[in-house]
This record gives sequence, C-alpha cells and structure tokens, in this order.
Amino acid sequence: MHWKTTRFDVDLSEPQIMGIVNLTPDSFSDGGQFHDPVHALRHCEQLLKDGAHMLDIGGESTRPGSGGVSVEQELQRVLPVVREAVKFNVPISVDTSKPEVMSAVLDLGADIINDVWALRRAGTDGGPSATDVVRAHPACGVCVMHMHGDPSTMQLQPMDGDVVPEVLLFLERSAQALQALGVQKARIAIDPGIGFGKTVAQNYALLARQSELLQPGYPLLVGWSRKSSIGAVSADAQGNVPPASQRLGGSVAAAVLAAERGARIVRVHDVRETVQALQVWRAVAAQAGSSQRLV
Ligand code: 9MG
Repeated sequence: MHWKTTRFDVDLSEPQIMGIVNLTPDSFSDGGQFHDPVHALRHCEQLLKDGAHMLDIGGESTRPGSGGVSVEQELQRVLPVVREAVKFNVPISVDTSKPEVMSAVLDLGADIINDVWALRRAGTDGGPSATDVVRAHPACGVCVMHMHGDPSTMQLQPMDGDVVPEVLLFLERSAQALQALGVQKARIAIDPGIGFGKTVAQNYALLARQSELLQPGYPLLVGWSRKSSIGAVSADAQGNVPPASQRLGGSVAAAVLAAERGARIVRVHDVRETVQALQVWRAVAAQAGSSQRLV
C-alpha cells in the first residue's frame, strides 16, 4: 500500500512515524515549547534524526476545550516553519482545518493536509472551501479524521454506545465524497480520531477492533500520543493520573498495538522511543511462524 502525497509516493509496507510539531503556545502535550520558528525547526530536525518518516506541523490547538485562532494568527505561526521544513526532503503534513491555511501551505509545497474536521469547513466570505482547496491541488495527500462535536465541547457530550461502526461509516462516507469530487483514493488516509468526542472505553474499543476500520482499504493513521485515555488507565497506586508529559510508556504501547493491528501511520511526539519499540515488534514479527527461538 502507498499514500500519494504532493512530492512523495509514501511506501506504507512498514508503519510510518509522523512526528508532531506543535506551534501552539497552549499545547496540552508539550507545553508550547516549540512555538517560535527557530525552536520549531530545530525540533523538526531532531524528530527526523530520531527516525520520523514525516512531520505534522500545526498552528492551532485541537485539545479538548480549546478555543481556536484566527486565520492570520495560524498563518503567522505555520508559514515560516513550513517554508523551511519543505526543504527537509520528507513529507510535510500540515494539521489545519482552515481552507486559507491549506491553500497557503500547499502553495509552499506541503505534501499532506491533516484535517481533524475531515475537510468540512466552508470558505469564509465566499472563498474556497477545504474541499475546493484540495481539489485545486490535485496531488496532495489528505488525512480525514473522525471527530464528534467540536474541540470546545467534544468531551462534554461524547458519543453513545458502540462507536466503531459509526466512526467507520463516517470515514467511508467522507472518503467517498472526496473521491466523488475527483480526489483519487490513493491520496486519502483515514483516522478514527482518538480522544475526539469519545469516552476512554470507546477509544480503547477503536484500538481493540481496529481491524474493522481497515476494511474499506484506506491507509489508517492513528494518534494516541500522550492523550488523556493513556493517562486514564495508568494512574499510580495513589490514584494520581500522569500528566501528558509522563505518558511515554503508554503512548509507545498504544503505537505498537496500533501498528500490529494494521495502522500504517502513527502520529507521535516521542519518535525515538516509538522507533525502538517498533523495531522490537518487527523483530518478533520476523520470527512469527518460525520454530526458532529469538536469541
Ligand atoms: C491534530 N491532531 C491531534 N490529534 C490527532 C489525531 O489523533 N489524528 C490526527 N490525524 N490529527 C490529530
């Protein structure tokens, strides 16, 4: 399986690691350490040294309860970093929902639009919508994610019941709608949106039954890194839930379990540790079915 993106036809025969680059001062997961362009680009270089196959750069927080930023503010954060990051010779994804930002970063040569709103945003003042922008850039890759509600309210009223079929239906319909508009299937990846309007149990059901999400044949991208569902199941003996910065072990475990269940791209903060964990998983997979013992 491959994922066609603006400049790269990404080979997904091995799970790909997407390193997260947050340019938001209020990031839940890294405390907004990288929001100036110099630090952000240094961080990009470090993630690539650590083994990231691609980078996901974002200028608006999507954490539960977050407000949002203006187009101007998001452009100001994202453009200086994307302009330089496209020189790194790896796929550059931009995490944005705003058509204006999509258009600007694609014009700079970005490879992938990662949209937690699944390209549902209309244009402002009669401008192009998210789908118009993607159609106007006929080579870019897109990741469409499932979200229930919106970031400001999604955890107040999460989904009801068995979410797996509902998430699958939404993702299939979104991907089909894009294809009806002329976006090739090979350009589309889908994502169940871990933590976006789902309970802890529902998030884990999406991992336990992840194989159901593979059935339509799109590459599956997942993001568990440092999320609250990792914290929720890993309280210490005193009942203290680890903060985002102390969810490394659980995040790596979730990434490996997701890869083992067929995720083709894992979106992570902790690239080096995830690379190592996937190397161990691969070594085991290479021996599966063999009668020899690992020595
Ligand atoms: C931007 N962002 C935050 N969490 C995410 C997730 O789980 N998937 C994708 N595609 N993007 C995310």
